[in-house]
Amino acid sequence: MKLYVAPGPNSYRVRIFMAEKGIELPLVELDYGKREHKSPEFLKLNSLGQVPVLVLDDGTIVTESVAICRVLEDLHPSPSLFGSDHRSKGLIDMWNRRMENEVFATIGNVTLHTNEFFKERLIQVPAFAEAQRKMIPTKWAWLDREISDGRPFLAGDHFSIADISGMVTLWLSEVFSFEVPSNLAHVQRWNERLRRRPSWNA
Ligand SMILES: N[C@@H](CCC(=O)N[C@@H](CS)C(=O)NCC(=O)O)C(=O)O
Repeated sequence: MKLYVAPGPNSYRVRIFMAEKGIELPLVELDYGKREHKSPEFLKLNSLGQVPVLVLDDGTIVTESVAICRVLEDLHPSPSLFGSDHRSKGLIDMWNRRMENEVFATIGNVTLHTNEFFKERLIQVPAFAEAQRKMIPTKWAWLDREISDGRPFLAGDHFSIADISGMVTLWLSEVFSFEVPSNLAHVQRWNERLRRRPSWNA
């Protein structure tokens, strides 16, 4: 197997997932500066020109960071990061999607719709970016209310892929200076808990 990566939250999501499970894979690190992610060879692996991409030993290509994590979960079931029964699987998938759709996407849209790097990827609408920027504190406040029951992790007592999506959201938030409001005590405690994990630096 071989994993194509580059700096950014979706490659980081897979790398944190691997660190949590102690998985090591040969990595191919692409250089955005040289536009290696848009080269004809790479577009044969992922027509969208995006990372991460996992190439299995039989040549099967899996793109999409969460799909890659699912492959790795199947090959390395312990510790389980996608849940082990109907209840935990449901809650983890629910929280992973909520984190992605509600928080990550809101922050990501600001970048997608303003940053030069993404101008070929979509039609940028700066007014939409501005509207999404204004929504960010609202999204963190929503999360704060949701986890105010004192649970340590998004889907309950156990760390999961949902928290890994949270880690890359927190990273994105910091890199683009959309800090989590300091008065949100529950999100702040969860944030600190995640940053203490050795995988944070993966
Ligand atoms: N939904 C995809 C998103 C992949 C993605 O957007 N990757 C970014 C890096 S984090 C990328 O390759 N950007 C280059 C581009 O969009 O041209 C996933 O989860 O893997």
